[in-house]
Amino acid sequence: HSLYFRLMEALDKGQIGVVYQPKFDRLGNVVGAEALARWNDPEYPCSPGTFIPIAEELGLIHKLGLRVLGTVCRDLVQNDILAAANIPISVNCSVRQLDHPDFLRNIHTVLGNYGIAPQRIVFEVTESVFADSGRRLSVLQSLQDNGHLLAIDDFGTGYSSFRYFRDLAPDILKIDQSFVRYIGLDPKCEIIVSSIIDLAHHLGAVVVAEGVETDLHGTWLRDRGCDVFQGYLFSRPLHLRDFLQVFTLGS
Ligand code: G
Ligand code: G
Ligand code: MN
Ligand code: NA
Repeated sequence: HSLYFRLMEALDKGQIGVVYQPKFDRLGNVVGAEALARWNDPEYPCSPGTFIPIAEELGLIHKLGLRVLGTVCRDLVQNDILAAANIPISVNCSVRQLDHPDFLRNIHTVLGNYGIAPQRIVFEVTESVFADSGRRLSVLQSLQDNGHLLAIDDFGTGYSSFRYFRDLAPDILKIDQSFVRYIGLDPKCEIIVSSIIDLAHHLGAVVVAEGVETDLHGTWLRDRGCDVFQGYLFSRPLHLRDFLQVFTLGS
């Protein structure tokens, strides 16, 4: 598979970079950011929507995930503004990564290499972790026990079963864009979003809305008590330099 070798090479050459999408609190302060992988290949532009599933299929997602984490840690260390700011950075984590026997140890090693405190890293995992096994749940619990924060990504679109909240207490629930998009358009979606906000708060979790694109989305979500906002209304994913600017100046 030629893509296998290309992706392998890109990983080895450090051509997988990250961009940061800022997250804002109710007052407009930057309270975090999501690191999103980018494949910097001028010849074959390839979006993560394409190469992440390929990396998962070809067994390269573990390596890619560690690369992204390493890049984030490096940025946190090398940059005075970020180093001083106490905001956590989120990385996405595919379910496959949880199944790797060295997952927790490798994370520990990467953070140790850069001297990054575990509280600085949020792991965003989709609900597909719930589709199966206690083992994945226990890996997620270990992440939290080790001091990391845990977010459930795309909440409400996958295999959510309320039962899992008996065993797992995520720090953050992220409302999927597919619900946020219909705020003001579809009363059913509004009820779903409201319910997720209330559920998160009753469970003691922070709730993040994704895909906040319009003033209406923002106002509606704020009125319903949403804690954190992420989306094009506030900022697109940015290169580190631009992210730092937003971070320093506010929204
Ligand atoms: O910008 P966006 O196109 O970045 O991302 C598309 C999809 O790819 C999203 O579902 C996002 O969660 C996923 N993604 C982006 N970066 C990473 C990454 O570093 N690791 C994993 N596992 N998924 C990622
Ligand atoms: O699956 P995950 O939630 O990790 O994916 C995040 C994806 O959403 C990234 O591809 C990111 O670029 C994209 N994204 C971020 N904000 C917005 C937005 O306001 N609107 C849309 N359509 N996509 C967004
Ligand atoms: Mn995400
Ligand atoms: Na999402």
